Amino acid sequence: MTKKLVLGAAIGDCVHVAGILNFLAACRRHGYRTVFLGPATPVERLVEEAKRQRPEILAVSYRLTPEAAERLFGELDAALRREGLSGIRHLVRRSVSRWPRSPAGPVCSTACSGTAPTRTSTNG
Ligand code: B12
Repeated sequence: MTKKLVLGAAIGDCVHVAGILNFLAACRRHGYRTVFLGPATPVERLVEEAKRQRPEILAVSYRLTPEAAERLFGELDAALRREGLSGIRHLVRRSVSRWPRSPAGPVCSTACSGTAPTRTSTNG
């Protein structure tokens, strides 16, 4: 049976990759096939690859400012919708405004099936 694909990238100008690589490794442990597009992947490239490879899940990481993250994830949502790909589940990780002051660390946001991102876990 063909394994389901998780397509991952650190997007925009972000080169922080340890978190997304950990996540993709966990996906492989759970039986998924993974493809990593690399650091600083432009949104357009991610969407092109999503169109070509039709992943089950898009796993996206952005570790810099929350303002830039909002803009990039907005662009991503709009591009996925334009290409008729908003049905793909996308998991995103971004910085939060109080970071790095919060000792509790990051927040994960999950956006599923084109709905607005829902905060799924906050540590602080
Ligand atoms: C290593 C590091 C670097 C390395 C990155 C190397 C690499 N190739 O990855 C280098 C030296 C290149 C770097 C550069 C910079 N960095 Co830096 N870096 C870090 C550092 C020390 C660790 C990040 C890391 O790898 N953590 C380990 C991973 C495992 O944890 P994580 O990223 O938090 O991910 C966790 C979750 O978020 C989750 N996760 C992550 N992605 C995803 C994706 C999905 C789908 C899911 C579900 C979960 C998930 O999984 C992880 C849990 O295991 C942090 C400080 C810190 N202590 O966090 C700063 C930090 C992220 N960097 C920062 C900054 C500012 C920069 C620079 C701008 C510095 C500079 N002036 O040049 C540049 C920016 C480069 C760029 N364009 O991206 C800031 C970001 C603050 C902000 N909000 O903007 C931080 C927080 C440091 C700080 N306190 O100021 N950095």
